[in-house]
Amino acid sequence: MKPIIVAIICVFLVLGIVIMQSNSSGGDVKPEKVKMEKPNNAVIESVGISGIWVRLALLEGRPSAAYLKITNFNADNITLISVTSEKFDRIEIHTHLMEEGVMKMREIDELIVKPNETVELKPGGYHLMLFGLKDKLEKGDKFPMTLKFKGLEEKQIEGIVGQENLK
Ligand SMILES: [Cu+2]
Repeated sequence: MKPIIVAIICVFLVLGIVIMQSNSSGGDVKPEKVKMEKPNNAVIESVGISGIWVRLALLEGRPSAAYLKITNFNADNITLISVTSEKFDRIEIHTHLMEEGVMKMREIDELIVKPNETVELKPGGYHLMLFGLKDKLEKGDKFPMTLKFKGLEEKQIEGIVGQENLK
């Protein structure tokens, strides 16, 4: 048994020297930040969507609006870049801005949610604008919507038509 133990100790010693040498040769290299890469599925699971409701336009041909809360449970920013639904021709991400004392809606290319923060899309603030309703929707109706976040898998949500309608 003894020679085997000695052999094992020798192997560890050699390994130890090799490791020490590689460490000392790379001693001038600054340690890099190790970023944990999660599979896309894991990331999208940590995006929380709640409080979804859709305010239908009262007049035909006018856009409807959708509101929801997006919570980011990730360590990095998440960026909403597009929303689609088979029920509507086109969905835009909007914000409200003050321009010359007047509140105006503007389309934005992306909506960023910082880590551990919730962005609420609500009347008078960020919202989704739904153009070109393809068929009838009534209060309480549910329909699928797809949220696309930069670098993540698409997230399917269900739009629910709320009680209050747009004037
Ligand atoms: Cu709008």
